[in-house]
Amino acid sequence: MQRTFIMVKPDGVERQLIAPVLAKFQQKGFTLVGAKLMQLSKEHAEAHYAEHKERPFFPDLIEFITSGPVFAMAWEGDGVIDEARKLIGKTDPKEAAPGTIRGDFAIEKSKNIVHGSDSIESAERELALFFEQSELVGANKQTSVLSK
Ligand code: RTP
Ligand code: MG
Repeated sequence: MQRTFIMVKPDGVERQLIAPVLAKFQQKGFTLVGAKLMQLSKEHAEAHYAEHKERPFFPDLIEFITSGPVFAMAWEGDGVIDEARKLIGKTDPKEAAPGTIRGDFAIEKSKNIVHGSDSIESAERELALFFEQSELVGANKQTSVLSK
């Protein structure tokens, strides 16, 4: 089963959008397998966005992503990497379709609420960067006594 890394950015946390973002993924049918609120260090943020380190916007991106707590999540499901990117919408919220997270909740490219891994390789790399194995719960372990 595929897994991806999703993160509510500091603007989303500050604007109380953790719950709507969670709801979007749950309503689609994906399973939350890990989550935590964290304050990223500069080093952690630079490692996460390493692919952009030569881009002119990199310093501002690092300053923004470390400006307050983020909500890091691991989601599991069939095709979750690409489907999550669809639910999130285009990078620039002005181009993101209504109904997507960025289309509904954001205006600025630099404050676009949520991050999602863009490939199998980045999902694996980012999940390892944010979570210990012991912090992730397999979806098949989430059946409680209530449903037995
Ligand atoms: P993310 O990694 O945060 O999920 O966003 P993304 O894949 O949609 O976009 P990406 O190209 O990976 O860029 C990472 C973040 O950098 C900011 N950005 N600014 N000023 C610019 O031209 C520019 N380009 C990208 C955005 O906030 C984007 O989410
Ligand atoms: Mg990206």
